[in-house]
This record gives sequence, C-alpha cells and structure tokens, in this order.
Amino acid sequence: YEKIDEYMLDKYPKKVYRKRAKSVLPNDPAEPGEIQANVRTIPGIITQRGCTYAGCKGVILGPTRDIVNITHGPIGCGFYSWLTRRNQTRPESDKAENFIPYCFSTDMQDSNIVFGGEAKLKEAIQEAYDMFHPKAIAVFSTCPVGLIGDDVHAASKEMKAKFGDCNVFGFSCEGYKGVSQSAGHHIANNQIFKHVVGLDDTRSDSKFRVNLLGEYNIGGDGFVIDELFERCGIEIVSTFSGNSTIGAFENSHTADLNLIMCHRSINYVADMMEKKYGIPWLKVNFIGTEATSKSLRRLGEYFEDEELIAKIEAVIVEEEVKVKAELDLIKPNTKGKTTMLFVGASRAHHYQELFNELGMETLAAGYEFAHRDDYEGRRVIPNIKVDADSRNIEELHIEKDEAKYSQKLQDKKAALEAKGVEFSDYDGIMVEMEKGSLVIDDISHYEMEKLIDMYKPSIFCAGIKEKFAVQKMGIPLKQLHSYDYGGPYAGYKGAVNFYKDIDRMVNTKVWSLIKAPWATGAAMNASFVKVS
Ligand code: CFM
Ligand code: HCA
Repeated sequence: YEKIDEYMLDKYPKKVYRKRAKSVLPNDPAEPGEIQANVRTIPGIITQRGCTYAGCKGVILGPTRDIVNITHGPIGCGFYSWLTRRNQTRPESDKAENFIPYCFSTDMQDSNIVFGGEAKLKEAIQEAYDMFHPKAIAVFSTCPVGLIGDDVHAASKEMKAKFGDCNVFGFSCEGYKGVSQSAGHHIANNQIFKHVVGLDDTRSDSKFRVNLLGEYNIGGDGFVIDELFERCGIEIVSTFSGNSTIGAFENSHTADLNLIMCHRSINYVADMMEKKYGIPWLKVNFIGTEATSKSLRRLGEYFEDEELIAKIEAVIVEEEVKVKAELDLIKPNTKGKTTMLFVGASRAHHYQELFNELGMETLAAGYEFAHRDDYEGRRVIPNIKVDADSRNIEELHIEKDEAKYSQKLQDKKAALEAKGVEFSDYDGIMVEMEKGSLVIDDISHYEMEKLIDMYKPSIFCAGIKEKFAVQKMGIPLKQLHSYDYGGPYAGYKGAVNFYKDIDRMVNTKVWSLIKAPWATGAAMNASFVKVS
C-alpha cells in the first residue's frame, strides 16, 4: 500500500490527495475498512462514471420493450443512449410490441430552452400515442429540463388523463441530479414503484413464483437464467428489467419472493415491495458455477418443497458435470494469472467468482458508483452520511397495503430466519476479496494507468472508455459491461463461455507484440520557450 501511496496518489495536489486517499483501501476481509463512495468526482479528474439520466433511462427502463421511452431533451442524450447497452428482448410474437429499436426524443432546440419545452413534450407524447397506442409512455428529463423548470410530471399526468387507456409517467432524472448513474437507478425505482407496480392482481397458479431484480439480460444472461428456472419449475413473474414488459411489473407484487442480482441498482424496489406487500428478499448471484448452484439451493431452502429441491439438485448435478469437464481443460492455462475489475457496481464483485474458478487472482477491484454498503455490507447503512447530493433524491414514504400485504410470507421469513437463513442482506465485495488486494472507488483514468504500470495484470476488466487505452499499454481488456459483444456469461452455460473467452484473451501473444506509437518515440515534440 505504501507503494500505491507513493506511486499512484502522490502526484495529486494535497487537497485532491486527501480526498482520493479515502477511496483507495488495502482490503482486509476480516474487518472491512470504511471506504469513501457515492461522493462527487473531483472536477478535472477523468472518471468513468455516467450521468443520472443514463442510470434511469438507459439502465433501468431501457430493457423494457413495450413502454415508449421519450427523452425530453437535446437529441444527443436520446441518440447516445440508443441501443448502446446490450440488453436483449424477446417479444412474445412478431406482432407483439417492441419499442427498443426506436429512439424517441423531443429534440429540444434553443427556442424551447428559452421559451419552455412543455408544449413540445405534450406534442411528442400525443404523437407517440397516435402512432403506437402503447400501454405506457415514460418521459425522461435531461439536464436542461431541470434548469428551465419544465414540469414533466404535470405534462405526463395531463396526457394520461386525456388518453384514459395509456399510463404516462415522468422521471426527474436530469443528468446532474446525482453524482452518477446511481441516482438515476433510485429515481427509476421510485417511479416504477409509484406508477406501475401493484396495478394487476392476477395470480397464475404456479407454485413457486419469484421476481428477479437487477438482471438486465445483457448479452442474453437473463435468457439463461429463465431457462434454468423453467427447468426447476420456478416461475419468474417479473424481471427488473431484462426482457421485461409493463404488464410483468404491474403484476410483480403477487410474487412470493424477490431475488436480487444487482443490489446497487434495484434494492430500493425490493425494500419498498417488502414494506408494502410483505414480500421478503434474498440476495443471489448467477455469475459463476458455484454461485449459481448456491443461489438455486437458496430457492429450494426458501420454498421448503421436496419435489422442487430434488429438481434443483438434478439440474445442479447435470450442469456441474458438464462445466467441470470444460474447466479441467482450461484451468491449467489460466491458473496463476491475475486480473483487475473496475465496472459500475455489482459486476466487479460477481465476476470475481468466475476468475476464482479459473484459478486467477483479483489484485484490485472497485465500483464506479456503488455505495458503501456494496463494499462493506448492508450493516453499514445506518452509518452512511447523508449529504446534499443524496438528499436530493426523493425517499418514498411507503406504507403497508392492508389488502395486499402478505403476513404469511413474513411469517415464513421469520421461521426461516430462526433456522439461520439470511434475508434482506448483502455482505458486499470486501469480505470476499483477498487480504491486501486493493479496493478503489470511482477510479480515475490516471490511477488506472498507474495500477497497470505497477502490477501488470494478465487482464483488465472495465468498459469501452478504458478498452483501447489499456490495450495500448499491452494488457488485454475484457469489457464487463457489453461483454465485448460476446456472452451470455450467466449460469452454467455462461460460465463456460467466460472461461473460454478469458483463456483466449490471457494467452494470446498479440498484446506483448504491439507497441503504442508513443511508446516507440514521441509523436510530437515541444520545447519550452521563454518569452522575454
Ligand atoms: Fe448493476 Fe448492471 Fe452493474 Fe448497473 Fe451499469 Fe450494466 Fe454495469 Mo454498465 S445495473 S451496477 S448501471 S450490474 S450498465 S447491467 S454493466 S455499469 S456493473
Ligand atoms: C452506462 C452504460 C454502461 C456503459 C458501458 C461502458 C453499459 O453507464 O450508462 O462504459 O462501456 O453497461 O452499457 O455502463
């Protein structure tokens, strides 16, 4: 760690040094230290973070296919969030609605900024309604909307009342609203809960009904999980929000259990559903073979049904044998190699499972925008300092729905808790990382380059912004956001895909053969000339 201090952080001005040092920790799994997270990025530093609008529109609502998502703002915001996240969807038929390939925007102009954009927004909502007659229209605010004071909620309410058969709701998810995408997740959770969840009480008659929260079907991960659940006889009422529909969200409060994959982006919905409807939640992870088996077993444990448990065990046995055969061939090639993972949030934690299975060591990891609980575990939530930025995001006051609340599920939870089953819990990344490995929040580009220089990992995992800079340093970069257009990586089938891709990447010679142009000689020369 002294080396880190000396080599990575010491170039910062004193004030910046003091701030950044609080976000860089040597790990101790036995006693996770306090890390600074979810605070503003220091101006001037190159961060990998995105904006609140991206978290709300792109991440949470983006994967839902039958809502017309209108971006209220300049065209760039809509354009750059159009099909850039690799969420897949499978409409029920060729005729079923699927608006994902469309990019809807009010295309705000200077005159709308000066004279207001609400009229144009209402026109856009009307146009979308006339053309598609969708079940729902969602309106997403970009930065200028908040600055000029357009009321997207009033406009949505007015249009909803006018149509009568189309749910219209807005999001105050202006890009600057929070310090990162994370604020956008929270805003999206709130509005979906307020305007959609609970509208349809229909209960299918299947025995085991769950929601899968925080699974966005990137590269088809959700499809793999759906298939596994189907084989076990478990119905997914709604996924939030991979391959989802508005109808599934409306019906989701009828499930008997919520499973959380990505804790950061969706824990709010789980908490609100528990308060209002009494649905307990469990943390799961379907990234990694062992993690997948463990998560499936948690389901058996929850439903306490012999037949279900037997089915789950049969699936586990069948799949683990296949995975083992593949891993036995690959592991000798990857064992002893090293990695670093820096992604938005959950994946920097979940993917360590797959690297462990490959016998690879994680030297450093961190999140762009997660909160202290994703690092240190949910037990620190009461101690998290609420600052002006977090206060900016609305906390909904949720009350029990007397008619729909399930005391039965809560009694079940209490009985299982007495037997040691842990509900509503997430232990965070730190307890599972090696002692002495590095944990870094909102890593800067500069820090990333220094880390790579110092440790020369066999592979670096991050996103498109880092990819080419890192590869020019001679290190392969695996995108854990888009999967480099590969995947799926979830479940057993996904694990095997990942093992193969990583084996190929860490063992290719190409990276040691290339040299960035600037490494072979200065591309440009300049000298300091003193002007007298
Ligand atoms: Fe959750 Fe995600 Fe992630 Fe995320 Fe994202 Fe993503 Fe991500 Mo990119 S919801 S936090 S806001 S697991 S889009 S599917 S890959 S940064 S680590
Ligand atoms: C986002 C989306 C993103 C970006 C990925 C990347 C994604 O943050 O708005 O930087 O490569 O997964 O698509 O996280």
